[in-house]
Amino acid sequence: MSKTALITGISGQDGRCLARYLLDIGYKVYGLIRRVSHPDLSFIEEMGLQDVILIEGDLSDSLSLREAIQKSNPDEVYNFAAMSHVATSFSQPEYTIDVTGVGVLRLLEVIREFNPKIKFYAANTSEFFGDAIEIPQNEKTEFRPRSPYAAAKILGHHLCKVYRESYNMFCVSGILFNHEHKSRSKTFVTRKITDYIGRLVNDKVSQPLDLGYLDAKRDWGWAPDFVYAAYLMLQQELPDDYVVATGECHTVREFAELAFKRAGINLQWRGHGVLEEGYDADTGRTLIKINPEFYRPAEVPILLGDSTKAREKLGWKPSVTFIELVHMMVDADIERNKERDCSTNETNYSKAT
Ligand code: NAP
Ligand code: G4F
Repeated sequence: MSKTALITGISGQDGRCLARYLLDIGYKVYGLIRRVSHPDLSFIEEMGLQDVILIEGDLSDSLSLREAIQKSNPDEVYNFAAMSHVATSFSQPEYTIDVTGVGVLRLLEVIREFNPKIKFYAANTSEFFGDAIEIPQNEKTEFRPRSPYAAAKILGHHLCKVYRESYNMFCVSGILFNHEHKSRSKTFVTRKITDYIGRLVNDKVSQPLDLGYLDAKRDWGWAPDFVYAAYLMLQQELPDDYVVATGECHTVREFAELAFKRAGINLQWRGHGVLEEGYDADTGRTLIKINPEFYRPAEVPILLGDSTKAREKLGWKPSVTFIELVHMMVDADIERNKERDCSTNETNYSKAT
């Protein structure tokens, strides 16, 4: 018998990647999509997701979630929907707590009422560890949240444990370190950089790229590997929480250097602090500038994961290296910009992206 899954956040990076995987292994897949004024469903075609059945709903609205659960009658719910941008959570803290935190409660309550046997995956985050003292971080590392986003996700994490222990529900919390894909939103630093390179190489950009803190270290993996770990967590006999990470971390600066190198550009640095610039060593052209608007009220300096438990219990391991990830993202953005006219879309995003 094929299983049925409901994926919230289907239009996001992870929702797309998991939907692709679950369709490939024979699941019936429903996707929760929120109402927007100008819907863009191009990701359905891009990822070959025509068999996904879309249901309109919102994490801030219990009635719509009840209807989504009733309509889909799933075996498994993967909750990827969230206000997932750390910087935005500082400018929209109430909204973030409501959607990213209380949204989990709404879903859990609807599931408990409708069918408590439904398995539930909560998409949690290495942001829990914040300004961690312990490096690398694992399931036992102290939570030291540094943003409203991290605080909201910690609420969802604790609710999973509460519903597991109070109602015997199968709720798992995946504590996932950063993971990226060619379909990553351009508001995250990796894709912001590769999108810029794609346009630069295709002569569609004239201004330098504005970035914030370059020395943050992140443990970046490949999204399809990470959503596979989420799937594995729901296939276990007992629910549990797992850290998922590559075990290797790099700075934003290193990501940028490698990404430009892939495009044949030798990126070097000059100046210090807010006056620092990244430039093309062959031409002298400034390619990256520091814009303090992209600094956060509190930064998370280093995230490096120890995923021993996931590797031993789930048999999970990453299949893509950091260099391969950077190359895939750069190549995809160079290709994309050959095809489309993106010339009006310069990467001078407003504050907080
Ligand atoms: P993403 O690309 O930002 O996708 C977020 C999804 O949530 C989008 O489909 C978005 O819909 C939807 N959404 C936002 N607000 C909603 C609401 N009120 N009701 C219903 N849907 C809503 O995020 P992602 O990178 O795929 O990450 C998936 C999940 O994993 C998120 O919960 C994120 O916090 C968590 N996570 C991600 C990473 C990572 O490195 N990617 C690491 C750890 C944890 P729209 O398209 O309409 O905006
Ligand atoms: O790409 P980022 O915005 O990702 P961040 O904050 O690590 O959050 C992502 O990963 C989390 C898991 O650890 C997820 F839970 C979360 O949902 C999201 O997917 O920023 C990465 C680093 C930060 O230190 C940031 O300050 O890059 C730094 N950065 C420097 N310049 C920038 C920029 N980040 C963004 N978004 N834009 C910049 O211009």
